[in-house]
Amino acid sequence: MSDRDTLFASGLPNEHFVFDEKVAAVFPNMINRSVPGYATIIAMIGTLSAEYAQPASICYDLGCSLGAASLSMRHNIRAENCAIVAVDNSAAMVEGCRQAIERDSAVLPVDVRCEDILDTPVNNASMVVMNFTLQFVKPEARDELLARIYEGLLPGGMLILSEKILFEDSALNDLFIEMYHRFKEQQGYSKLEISRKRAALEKVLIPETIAAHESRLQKAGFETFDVWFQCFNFASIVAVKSH
Ligand code: GEK
Repeated sequence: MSDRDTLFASGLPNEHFVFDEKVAAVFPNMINRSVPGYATIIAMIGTLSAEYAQPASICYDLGCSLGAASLSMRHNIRAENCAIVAVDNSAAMVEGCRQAIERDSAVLPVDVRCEDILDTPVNNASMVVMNFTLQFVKPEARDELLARIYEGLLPGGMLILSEKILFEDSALNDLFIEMYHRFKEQQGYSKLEISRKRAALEKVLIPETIAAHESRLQKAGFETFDVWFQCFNFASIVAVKSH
């Protein structure tokens, strides 16, 4: 396990949240204490990859951070001659991801790339995972990215899209945010840490409603999609390209 996340406990926080070496050093602790259901989602990405990875295809992990989703796929893919492409534009995350892959015992090849996912070609893909990444991509680039992913998926290929979400009903939105903050307090974050982190993420993490995500998926070409996991304002959607 990584160091405990106390980045917002004291001192002056970054004006805007950045995925630097300080964040990378505490990231597993941070994300497990900040995303309800994260461990379940990571485990189920592995379960889905056992079923959906196709022989001689590529499984993409876009916005891989330290490679948790890649490792989960790597230990569960049964199809032959697959490879994983793991991409992140934070040098500190990519370095940590490379080390985690080196320490890992599985043999499936993982190509870890430091680049913007907006520049990553997606080809011959049977799985594409964006586990809490699209929310950090500028909104005007999201439609094209999803359309490219759809084009690069093989028939029967799967996209897993996990996001922090908004609700149209403002009372429900407020309730889930409040419950989420209670969850973070239960995880040992103070009210001050929670509000500082929220402020730092404000212009960096731009959530959308499930309806907005589903309409984008439809526009990209997907006919089959639904939410498979949700806890408060965090959800994960699967979308499958038709045969
Ligand atoms: C996990 N998926 O553990 N190009 C490449 N990487 C990006 C971009 C971009 N345009 N924008 C953001 N990132 C991981 C967790 S974290 C989620 C993903 C979170 C990267 C960013 O550097 C960071 O590592 C990751 O996306 C988001 O399953 O921290 O809430």
